[in-house]
Amino acid sequence: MKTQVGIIGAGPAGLVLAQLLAQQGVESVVLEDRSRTYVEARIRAGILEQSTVDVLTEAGVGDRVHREGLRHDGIHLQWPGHREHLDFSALCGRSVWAYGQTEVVKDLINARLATGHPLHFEVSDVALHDVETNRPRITYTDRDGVAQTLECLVIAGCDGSHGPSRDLIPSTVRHTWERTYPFAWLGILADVPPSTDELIYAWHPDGFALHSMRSPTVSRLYLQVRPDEDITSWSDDRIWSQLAHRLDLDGWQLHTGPILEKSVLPMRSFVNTPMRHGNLFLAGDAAHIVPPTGAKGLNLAVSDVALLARALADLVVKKDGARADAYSENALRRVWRATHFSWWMTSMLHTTGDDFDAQLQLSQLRYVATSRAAAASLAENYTGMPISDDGAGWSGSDPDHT
Ligand code: FAS
Ligand code: PHB
Repeated sequence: MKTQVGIIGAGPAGLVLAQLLAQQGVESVVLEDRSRTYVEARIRAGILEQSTVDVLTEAGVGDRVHREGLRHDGIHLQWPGHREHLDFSALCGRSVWAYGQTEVVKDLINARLATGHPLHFEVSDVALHDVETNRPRITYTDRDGVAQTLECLVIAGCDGSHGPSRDLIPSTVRHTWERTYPFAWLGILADVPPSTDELIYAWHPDGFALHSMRSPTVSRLYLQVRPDEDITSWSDDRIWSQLAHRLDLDGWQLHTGPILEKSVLPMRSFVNTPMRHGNLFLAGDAAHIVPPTGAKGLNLAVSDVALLARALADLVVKKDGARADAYSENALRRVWRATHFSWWMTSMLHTTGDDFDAQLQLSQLRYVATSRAAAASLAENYTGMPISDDGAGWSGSDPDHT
């Protein structure tokens, strides 16, 4: 088989890339090793930045998020006895949408299948070859057990944090940064209406808690736990009791209900550079991981491929490689901004057991809650840096290239 762009992975990165490329007349084949059912049921992110909603809309898959997504114009920051609302609209004029990654992926898969363009689930033995040449190849076994070879002009490695693509970047040019945090999140999906209009990020001496949501009838909540936490030691009652304890506020009550799913999510920061090697381009979790505190993971994957789609369309259609040459540097500007913000939110909100840390965290929270400048900085990072070719950010000017 031949195509212009071979895409490994049918997560948000791979599926949005395929959709954007098709709109520009670029052929692609998407290869996914899991089943459609598995990929659509994987519970992950829940907050879409304004830019992500804009990209999904431009890609023709934004109808349901506009219809069913919950637009949020702020968040609540909390510490014992105090809950402060940050009004993003007033602070930076941008919003976010509560809309589960599962729904984003369903919308994208439906859109891809409607085009009739290739999307192969349950492949195996995926291997990349000759990525430094003009004829890179992907070999794999299809769901019927037949060995296949896909000849490409370029390969997009959208295969997440455990996929094979990243390893094709030689150690001689590859640089990785990693930080593992001394805590994890225990996350639940509950069949109960949210007890809040917008998300509550709560610092508490016994550990961080987050009240998020998926719809007017389904809540998503998280508790800070030890990184090696045994989830079997957490009964539903114990989970609800700790959530009520850490989110407690006079005059407010946490509604409880049946827990539909519970899991422990490790916390780490990871950045892999470069995001291009020869005719292999990395996007999304294949290139970077952020702790979920800043709600950046899914949004970064989408912003990567918004840049990559333009670059690959120029490369394979116009034979113009300028954007492709600049892709890694431009994407990494936004990656490092989101990596810093995710680290900053994580460091501000998660207890370490050290009282000096606790005093610094409480001071930071009080500063953000009372200073417009500090609140505006959180607001513009949380709602996301505008996506631009040169990664220039909010001001439109890039200090490195003035
Ligand atoms: P993905 O991992 O989504 O997709 C990669 C795809 O490649 C997968 O479908 C995988 O099956 C496939 N693949 C892997 N190896 C392959 C191979 N060899 N051959 C073919 N296919 C292969 N972010 C948030 O903002 N908030 C959250 O609450 C949050 N929770 C998360 C919980 C968990 C358990 C995890 C792992 C991540 C979470 N994230 C969260 C981050 C998450 O949303 C990612 O940022 C997002 O899925 C990134 O999208 P992709 O880059 O497409 O990677
Ligand atoms: C979620 O709803 O899953 C969610 C929301 C905000 C975060 C992390 C996760 O920062």
